[in-house]
Amino acid sequence: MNNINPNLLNKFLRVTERAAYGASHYRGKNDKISADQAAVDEMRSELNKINMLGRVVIGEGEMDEAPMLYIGENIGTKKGEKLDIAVDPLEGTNFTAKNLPNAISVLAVTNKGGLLSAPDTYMEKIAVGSGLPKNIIDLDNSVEQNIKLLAQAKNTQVENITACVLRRSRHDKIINDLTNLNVKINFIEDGDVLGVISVLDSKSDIDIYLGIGGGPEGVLAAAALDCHGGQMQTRLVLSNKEEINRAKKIGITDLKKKYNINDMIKGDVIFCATGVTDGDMLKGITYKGDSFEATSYIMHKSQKLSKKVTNIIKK
Ligand code: VTB
Repeated sequence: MNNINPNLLNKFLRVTERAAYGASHYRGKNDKISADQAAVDEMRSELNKINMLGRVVIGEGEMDEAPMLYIGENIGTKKGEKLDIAVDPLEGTNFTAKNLPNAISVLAVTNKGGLLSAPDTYMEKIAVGSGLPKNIIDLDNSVEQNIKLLAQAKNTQVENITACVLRRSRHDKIINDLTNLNVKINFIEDGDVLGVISVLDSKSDIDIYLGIGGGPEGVLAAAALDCHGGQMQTRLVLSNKEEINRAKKIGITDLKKKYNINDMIKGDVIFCATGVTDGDMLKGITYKGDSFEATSYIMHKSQKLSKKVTNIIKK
């Protein structure tokens, strides 16, 4: 597969910047539907300006639900490269509505066929940062095994490890195991795309992410880790017939498959995420007269590019 044209990176960045700006008007307004709609409208209109034969692989829902940016929707000017796109115009509708930290607008782009089309179900996730021995973590290991292997590889003691976990009762067992090991837990209330990415951030002390969150969010986070050399393993959680059917409908045959990053992302990939509300890693949108300021992660695997950027953009 070819590399994605590097000139497209800034165009995709503009997409998440504008979507984040759209959503920012609804911070703290207790209206998650309008916040999401504003992000979707901005995102779709920016995507449609890009010269590409784009196709939404992970989006706002299925076509029969008739949302915008539905799975399978063709986007872009229809002139240019064939690209597959995963979008979450507003990752954190609820916490934008309540003006809580870590809401972002996020997307990932690969060549056609490069993205796992994850169903909208839960997914088990485990992730660590870069520079570690290959396959060091495994969803089938106990929490204790994974933490001990990680501590060993980092040449440190288990009690010096910090784990990031989404605060949910479904994680009680994981939380209990980590506590018994004396591992420090950094809880997040929502937003596990940034939760997983926190293993990469040099400013955060997070060593490992563990837990169950959304499937689409898992693939988006995998794109970022792929650009930066992190490791991640995931497995779908299909808890009833309807979810099994949904997975089968999008072509998943092995329902218990453990996905490594290269099963979720193939070939080159671009990742952009822009802060909507102020968060631990990304600042939210700030208004500056007739402009706004946006802080984002931009990553392009083939260009070995991964950085944080702040731009001032005309409203
Ligand atoms: C997950 C997580 C997301 O919502 O989908 C979560 O991946 C929903 O979990 O990042 P619950 O059903 O337990 O609330 C987010 O946190 C935000 O979209």
